Amino acid sequence: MPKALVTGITGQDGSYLAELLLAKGYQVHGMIRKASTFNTERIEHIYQDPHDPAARLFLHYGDLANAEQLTNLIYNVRPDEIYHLGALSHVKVSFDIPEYTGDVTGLGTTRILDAVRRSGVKARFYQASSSEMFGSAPPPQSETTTFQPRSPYAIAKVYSYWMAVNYRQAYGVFATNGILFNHESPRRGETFVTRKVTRAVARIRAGMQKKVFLGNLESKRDWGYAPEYVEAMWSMLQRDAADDFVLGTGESHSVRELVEEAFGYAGLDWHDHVEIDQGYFRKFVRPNEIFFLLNFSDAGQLAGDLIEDRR
Ligand code: NAP
Ligand code: F7E
Repeated sequence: MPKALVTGITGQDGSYLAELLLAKGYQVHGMIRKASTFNTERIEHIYQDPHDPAARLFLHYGDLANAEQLTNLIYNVRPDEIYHLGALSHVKVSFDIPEYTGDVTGLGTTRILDAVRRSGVKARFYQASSSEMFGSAPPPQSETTTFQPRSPYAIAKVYSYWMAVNYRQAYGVFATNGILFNHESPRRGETFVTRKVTRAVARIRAGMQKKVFLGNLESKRDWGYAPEYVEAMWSMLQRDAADDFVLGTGESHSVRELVEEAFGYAGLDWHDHVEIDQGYFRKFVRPNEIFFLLNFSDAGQLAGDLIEDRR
């Protein structure tokens, strides 16, 4: 039975990936953080009592900021595949806590890679890289685009990306980067824009709130569907050799379009309910800097004009 270790198993992608791996017959080990409230809501439906002899899902406490536990996990579990999805993943929040972001989203990757190297465990390693690493590089962005990261989050991800490449080249670790554009689902964290908007629409429609405060409506993103993207993660680790891959839809939409569509679906006029709060705008180096994310893929279509984004 193949064994997988998943960091970030309680997150959006981790929960879908765990489902997929269990369905494929894997034994799945997930690292979770100790919290004073339950943080396992997304994986409750697949939770298995470890006393059950047939159990194939096992959860272990740990933290990406702590090398000792990561090393113990890798030694003890001896996974065939490691999906490293754990991170402080919120771009705006990374500006508020840049040092923590570097520690967890950046150094956390090195802690795992070095534990793999030192243990001699022949685990294949997936690094959750991000289209945010392209930053201000003009769209469309692809495998050949130079990274121009524009947030502490993106910078930590660029560091992790190169660490994965370095451990592949220097030590022969099967380390693959999946550079994924935004992907969403009903399990998306509620402070990311898609769930923030759809949750607000539902609550407004139900009479539970009147307004939602948003940031930059002109920002454009290439949004895909998370359950499909975790299948791609698995596929990347099944290849003959490790490599780096970009994954997106090749289609881009603005936050304004998302808002119009979501409110329109519920029969609401968004102008009555959306207000702009500058606090939700990202920090920016220069005003009017171009910012637009769109993956260039054969199947996709190229987008039109660039937009100005006060990011
Ligand atoms: P998410 O929902 O925010 O999940 C992040 C996971 O990381 C959670 O399980 C979280 O645990 C865990 N985590 C955070 N800090 C940790 C720490 N110090 N130690 C251990 N675990 C920690 O993120 P996602 O959307 O599933 O994304 C998965 C990965 O892909 C992330 O690395 C993200 O940066 C990257 N990525 C995401 C997208 C996207 O559009 N979703 C695109 C490109 C790349 P708690 O539940 O306890 O908070
Ligand atoms: O923002 C704009 C915001 O926070 C999308 C992470 O998974 O994908 C995600 O990062 C856009 C941005 O995601 C609000 O300025 C407007 O342009 O949903 P988001 P993100 O920053 O693109 C990448 C690929 C990752 O790797 C990350 O881990 O929406 N926006 N108004 C807003 N965004 C938020 N959050 N809240 C607003 O009120």
